[in-house]
Amino acid sequence: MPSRTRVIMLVDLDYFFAQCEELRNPALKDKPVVVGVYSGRTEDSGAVSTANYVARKFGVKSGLPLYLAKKRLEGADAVFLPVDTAFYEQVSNKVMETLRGYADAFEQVGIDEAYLDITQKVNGNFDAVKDLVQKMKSDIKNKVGVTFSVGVGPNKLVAKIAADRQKPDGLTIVKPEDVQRFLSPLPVDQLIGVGRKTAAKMGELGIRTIGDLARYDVQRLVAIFGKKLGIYFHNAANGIDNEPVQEVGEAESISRIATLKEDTRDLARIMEKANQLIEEIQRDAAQRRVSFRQIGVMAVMTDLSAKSRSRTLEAATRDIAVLRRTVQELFEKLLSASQLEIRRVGVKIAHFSREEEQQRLTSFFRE
Ligand code: TTP
Ligand code: MG
Repeated sequence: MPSRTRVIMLVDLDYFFAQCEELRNPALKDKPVVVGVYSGRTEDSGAVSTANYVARKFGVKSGLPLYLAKKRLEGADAVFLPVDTAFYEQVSNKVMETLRGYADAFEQVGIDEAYLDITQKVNGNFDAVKDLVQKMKSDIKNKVGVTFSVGVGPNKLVAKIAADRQKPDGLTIVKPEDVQRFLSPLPVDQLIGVGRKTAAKMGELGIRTIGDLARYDVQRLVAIFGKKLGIYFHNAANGIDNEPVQEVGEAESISRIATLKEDTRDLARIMEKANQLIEEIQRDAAQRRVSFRQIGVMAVMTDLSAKSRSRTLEAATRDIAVLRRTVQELFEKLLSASQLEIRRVGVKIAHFSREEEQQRLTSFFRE
């Protein structure tokens, strides 16, 4: 196949969980907003999932312990909220649906990122990208109400790095002839696959920037990191990446969440609500013709902290009895780990496989 210049885009939604919270409560917009996972051991134990840009000015970011975030935001009128994945997935689904319409090929990666191959849409012309992106941005602002940052390049690797350059609501376009100049000065850990340890090892070899890595002898890289990684590092540093943009096919999970009539620790009442959610989830899964291997539950407790438990099954199933039984066991576990009453309950299935494959693999599974 003759290699043709591709135009590839990465869309990364801005401060996503916190932006979703601003979307349903615009009064939050000017305040520091921190979305966190509360581990529940003590009131402030847990970590920051993400924070809006107002909070980031105070040094609050993903992964920071919540008690430190509270300390940094003391007196700043900050708002702390528990993660509400079901809501963020709704917002994400709307965005992804709209984005898909702008792409020749579309690949969602995670809840807030997607690659778009827009080669045909812009006729291979990088100069036409800016107008297209502006249209996309205002379309999604109108339809959903959120902003995102965009990186564009001749492949996924460059698009991904470019998307990180300007945030929020950013756009960075790297034309094929500018790839070397763009990558060269960046620290080597900007490449996917170069973590802290690898970066340290490269540092010992005198490799600090992507440009250093691009110029480093590929045979020596292979000798040090092995054939697969060595060649990957060499190509990546030179901006070479032929990975296609590929549709993933299925959403990664299906989940439902609901508020109980009153806060409770009574398993029967919790399961009454959970069973309603389970039926909706099962209907959804049946429509999509998927089996699932992972089952999870979550609960928002009286103090608004969120807790979750999940289990991976030996084999994929679509048996509602298995789902019910597992959900009940998970809620039992969750309750025994806390003294608090539950306010909202959530159920989730994930790790999907297509039914057709499933039937071939485990034809003994009963309908
Ligand atoms: P990111 O895209 O890495 O971060 P972001 O969207 O919050 O911010 P940015 O504007 O820099 O893109 O992650 C997407 C979501 O994933 C984020 O909103 C929350 C979640 N997340 C976590 O829960 N824990 C983490 O450590 C990270 C990095 C993200
Ligand atoms: Mg993001």
